[in-house]
Formats: sequence, C-alpha cells, structure tokens
Amino acid sequence: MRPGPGASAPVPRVRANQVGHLPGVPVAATLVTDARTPVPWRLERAGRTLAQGLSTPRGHDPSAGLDVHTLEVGPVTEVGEGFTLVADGATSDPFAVGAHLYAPLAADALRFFHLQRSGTPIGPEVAGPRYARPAGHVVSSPHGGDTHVACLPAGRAATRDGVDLYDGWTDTHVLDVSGGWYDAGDHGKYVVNGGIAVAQLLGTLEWVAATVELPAGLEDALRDEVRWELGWMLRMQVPAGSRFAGLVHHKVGDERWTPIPTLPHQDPQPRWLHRPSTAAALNLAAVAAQGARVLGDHDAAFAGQLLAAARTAYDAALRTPDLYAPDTNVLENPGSGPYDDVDLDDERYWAAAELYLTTGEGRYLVDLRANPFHLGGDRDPFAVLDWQRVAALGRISLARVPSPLPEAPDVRAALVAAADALVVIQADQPFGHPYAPADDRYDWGSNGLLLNHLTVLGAAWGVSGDVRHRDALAEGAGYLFGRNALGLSYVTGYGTRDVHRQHSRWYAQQVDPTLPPPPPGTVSGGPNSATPDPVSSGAVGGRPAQQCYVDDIGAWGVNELTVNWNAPLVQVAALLAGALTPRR
Ligand code: 9MR
Repeated sequence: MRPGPGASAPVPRVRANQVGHLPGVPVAATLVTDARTPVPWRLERAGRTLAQGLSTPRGHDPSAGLDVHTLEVGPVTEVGEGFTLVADGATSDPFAVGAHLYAPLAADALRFFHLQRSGTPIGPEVAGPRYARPAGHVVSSPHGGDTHVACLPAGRAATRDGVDLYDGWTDTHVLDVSGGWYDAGDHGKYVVNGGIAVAQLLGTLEWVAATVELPAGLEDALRDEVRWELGWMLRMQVPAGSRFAGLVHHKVGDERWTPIPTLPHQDPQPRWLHRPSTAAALNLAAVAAQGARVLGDHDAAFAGQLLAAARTAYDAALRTPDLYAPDTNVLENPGSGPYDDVDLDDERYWAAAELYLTTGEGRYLVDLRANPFHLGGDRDPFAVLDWQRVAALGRISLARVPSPLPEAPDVRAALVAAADALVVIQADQPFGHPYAPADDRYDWGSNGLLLNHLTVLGAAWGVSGDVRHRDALAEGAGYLFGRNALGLSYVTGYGTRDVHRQHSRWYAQQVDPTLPPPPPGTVSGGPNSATPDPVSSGAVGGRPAQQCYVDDIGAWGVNELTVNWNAPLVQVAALLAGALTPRR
C-alpha cells in the first residue's frame, strides 16, 4: 500500500479527518496545545482563508493523554481538495470537501469480505494481481480441506490440567463446512462473529438502504457476499440424528496457531469442528431469518432454506439453552479464537426479533416480549454492541423493519433516545467520537465498538430525520480517519497517514515484501488498553487509551483486521456516501 504523501512527516498538532467532509455538514478538529486560553484558527485552501475563529480550550483529555482545544469550524460549502486547518503554528493534514467522498470506501470495505473468502480462488479481477491467491482449505490443501471436517476427538486439543473444556464431547459426523469468510488474520471460521458481520451487511441492504440511496452496484455486491457467508453458516448446523441436532458448531479452526505468513492454501494444521453452542444456534436463527426476509424477493428457494434452518436452530436453542462456548484461550495454544459467551439473553432477543419480523408469528412475539432486553425489561440493548452483545441488532431491526408490532413506535423512540445519549457522550470527547468506556480504558476492537455506535446514530437518523444524528455520525467517523491522539487513519488506503500493517497471515507485506498489505478499506481493531500481545505491550503498554496502538503486524491485540469490524465500516461508509441524499 502506498503510504500517504505526508505519512513520514511528524504528526501535525491539528488533528483532523484526513479523508474529508461533506458539504454543509459541520467540520470540527482537535488541536494539541498547552495554551490555556483560546487561540485563533483559520480554514485555508490554496492560499485563501475561507473561515476563521477561536478555539475552545478543553483541558486534559485522559483518553488521549494530551492537552487539547477543539476547533468548531461549522459547515463548509466550497468543494474540492487541499483544505487545511491552521492554529497555534500548526497545520493539519490536507482534507477534501465533497458529497461523494465515501462512496469508494463503501465498495472497498465490502470488497474486503470477498478477499476473506475461504474455499475459492481469489482471481486478479477481484482486487488486482497482488491480491490474487489460490483457494484455501480445499481438497488439494495440505490437510484435505474444509469439505470434510470431523468433530474434535474428545480430549484432543481442548484439555488443560486434565479438564476437557468440552466435557467429553465429540461426535461421529463429518461435515462439508467449506466456504464462508476467514474471520480475521487467522484461518478460523466462527459462527458468532460471522453472524454479527452478516447481520450488518444484511442491515445495509435493509435499513441503511431505507435511510439513504446506496452507491451504485453496492446492493448486488452485498447480496452476493451475504449469500456466501449464509451458505457456510447453514453447513455448520448439526445434522438430524446427531446429538445436539439443530444447534450449530461454534467454529471450525486449526489445531494450533500457524506462523505469519501462512497463506490459506498453505495451512498445514489439522482442522476440527468444535462443540456446538447455543450462541451459534441463536446467531444462525437470527441471520437466517433476516436473510430469508432480505433475500426472499431475489431467491425464494434459498430464502425457504434459510427460514427452515432458522426455525430449527431456534427450537434447538430452546431445548438446549446453556451449551456455552468455553474460553479456549486458557489452552497453551488453542489454534483458534474462543468467542466465548455465557450470557445469551441478548442472542435470544435478537433471534426472536428477526424470526418475528420475518414470520409475524405469535410464538416469537411472546418470547420477544418476555425477554429482559425488550421495552420495560431491565437490560439496555444499547449498552454495548459487539459480537458478544447483540441485543441492539434485534432492537434496530424492530425499529427499522416495517411490522405490525403494536409497540413499534416506542421501540423507535428508544432507538432515538439511544442516539441522543451517544450525542451527549460525543460532546464530552474532544476528539469528537462517541465512545467513552469506564475509566478511559479502551476495549479490544475499540474502533469496531465506535463504528457500532455510529451505526446506532445512523439507524436513529433514519427514524428521526434529525440532522444532529447525521452530523454526529459524520463527526464521529472523523476519529477513524485521523482525528485522534495518534493522528492516524485507521482505514488502509484512506487518509494521509493510514495504517497498513494489520495482523494477517496473508496480507503480510511487513514480513514478506512479495505479499500485499491489507486491501484498501480495511479497518484496524485499534487502541486496546490491555495491550495483550508482546509487541504492543512492549511498545505502548500502560499508556493512555488512545495511545495503546502500534501499526505492526505482530500487534494482534491492537492491530488485527476482522469481518466484524469491517461490517459496520460498510454501514457507516454507505451512510456517509448517501448522507446528502436521504430517503426521507
Ligand atoms: O474481537 C475479539 C475480542 O472481543 C476478544 O476479547 C478477543 C479474545 O477472546 O478475541 C477477539 O477476537 C479474535 C478471535 O478470537 C480470533 N480471530 C481474531 C479476532 C480479533 O482479534
């Protein structure tokens, strides 16, 4: 990947969105300075001053570990490239103003998924010759491919200190679990993380498309991509006649971690189906029900298959409500990620919501209303949205998909209230991002968590029509494109100083110059206060949250790429691409 033109220059003290702004949507930036009183700022382009004003001192920002002011520039109407903000003797990286700046990102962020495909060759037509690679995990692969994968033998590779994490489980069936997407920088395929990602791509076809006009070509590409993953998820379902029939295998993955680089077709590790989980079943129930609804007009037969699988998975999850995926990270070398979860009320809410919206059946409505995440319950679906906490996905669908649900107006009001709460959080953040975890400790995948908050703002904007929600989304996205403590754009190929060494076994250019970097439109997980890997802990451990990041391929705890972080990037980019052509 080309480093941006200014990438090697020192990070300017004016931190701005390096990609740019939409005409008429307010512009803001952040100045790092010790000044105690307001300082003048100017918006410049080609030697002309287009606007000027005084900064707002914001004091010390503990999440950034910096003393900062904000620059509230307001809406800019002139369009073009080469805008800069000047303040306190510093000049920001240049940025553009234009209505269509984010349409290419929507396409790139979605193409990331195609490049993550397993079981199919990636031809040069997908993203150019650099990104072409042979099919991974097919019959010719070192370990025979994902077309016939057996259940993990009892006691093998899941035992620690004499304790089998799967309680002696194994089974005799062998499944074709080919296809789907590789999750991240590894070769594992995990149902719950594929689930949230495919839900957000389906949501792009559904509620994002009802909010703004989607860029040309995006809908067809989205349908193609969700079919690819949904087909794989169907193959992960436990067949009739086996123990736990109707539940879904939690993951298929390698027995041991492989080194970097290891291209998918070179993976020498044995692969196994891991024990089914109730969480995986509820994920399949939710996304297969949603997929049946969204794809029904285009492919009735596939939709029928999806809905049948969704019902079967839901019923199996009712029969076996507590088969939890364990934390396999307690093993010395687990070979795949855990995606462990012991709290499934949110998955149950999501699955009931999607099945109700698709079928209209009372039995799902009864379950929905009895769930603690529903209106009047004691749990907040918007508290966190990530692979482990998915109630917001159900809540957004209930708010945005037309249905006869009597309490739909209250559900919509609750979505708007959640967005309003994010606007309040954002106002308190000098870098303009609506993400403020307790004690200023950023979580694993903080960029993904921020992106998910931005999707809530986007979903609410479609209900409220209130430009405050649109503007909050646009401002919050600026953090990802460079308005942050490090002055980095966390999206490869976008912005002056973009990150491009994310942890991946095949986009491993940092260690092998013949390999490509991650493709344009790949978001990094971003700052993680825990710095769990040796590279990030050695380089930035213990620093303020926003500084707990390093663009190094070894820094898997702060700099990985994943399907569940790129999916909300697709939604956010699509919302920004269409922000000036709303549907209401
Ligand atoms: O994104 C996941 C994060 O929320 C967890 O805290 C972490 C540890 O369990 O795992 C992350 O997911 C990784 C997965 O286990 C394996 N593939 C790469 C994922 C991103 O780092």
